[in-house]
Amino acid sequence: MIELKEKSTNAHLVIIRSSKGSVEYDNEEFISLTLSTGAAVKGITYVDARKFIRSSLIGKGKMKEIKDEVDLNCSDLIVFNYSLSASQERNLEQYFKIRVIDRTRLILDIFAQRARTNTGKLQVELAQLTHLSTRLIRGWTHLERQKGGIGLRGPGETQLETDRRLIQNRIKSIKSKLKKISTQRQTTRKSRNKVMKNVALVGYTNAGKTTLFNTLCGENALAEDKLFATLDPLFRPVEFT
Ligand SMILES: Nc1nc2c(ncn2[C@@H]2O[C@H](COP(=O)(O)OP(=O)(O)OP(=O)(O)O)[C@@H](O)[C@H]2O)c(=O)[nH]1
Ligand SMILES: [Mg+2]
Repeated sequence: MIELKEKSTNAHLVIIRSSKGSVEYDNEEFISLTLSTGAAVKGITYVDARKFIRSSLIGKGKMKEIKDEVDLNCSDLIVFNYSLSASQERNLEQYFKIRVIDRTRLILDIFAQRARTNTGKLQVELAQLTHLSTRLIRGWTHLERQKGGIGLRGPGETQLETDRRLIQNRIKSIKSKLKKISTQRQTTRKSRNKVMKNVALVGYTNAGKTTLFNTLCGENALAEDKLFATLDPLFRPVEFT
């Protein structure tokens, strides 16, 4: 997986603007998502969504503009505030010669940093491997500098097959572990339901769920002004008098 935790990561952001001039996703949130990985934002390029190019999403002119800025700022990562197909990601990396990730990958990497429990870690790993398996295709060997991937460093055809098989095996093993955990949780929930009512706190990230949880239950779980601060589920009994 890409190690966004590295201190040296200098990110360049590409924000796709819809035809009406608004951004596709919340711009500020995207910047704080990137910053929350520990990366520094060195530059931002806005691209109008009027004419998407199938092979690279954005046009040649914009690519040149981004390349110049990336070189100037010595950025080593480009993050798109948009979903990129596997081939678009590959073509963009071939052009820019640095790592290119999309919004999904960014969020998955943040989840990987935040997951604390064994179950949480397994769920994140499953999501990452599923995402990676769509990217493990022939010709995906253009980045010499690719770090920490599962055998992504210049695999030949045989290596590629081995990687695919290893990933599929790992996915299978995680799924079976998660299934067991889910059965266990179901049993626990059933016995809990017999003695008390269940209440769930639902809300968007950073909405204040953990703060409310802490207040209601007298707990001290991590609540801070940060996106996806707590990922793992917490249960506590509360008595209302
Ligand atoms: N102004 C104000 N801030 C609040 C309130 N409740 C929580 N906050 C702040 O909002 C921020 C996020 O709170 P959390 O409780 O961590 O939010 P969360 O929904 O658990 O977020 P994630 O776990 O990151 O998804 C913290 O800085 C809180 O201090 C509130 O009622 N008013
Ligand atoms: Mg929380």
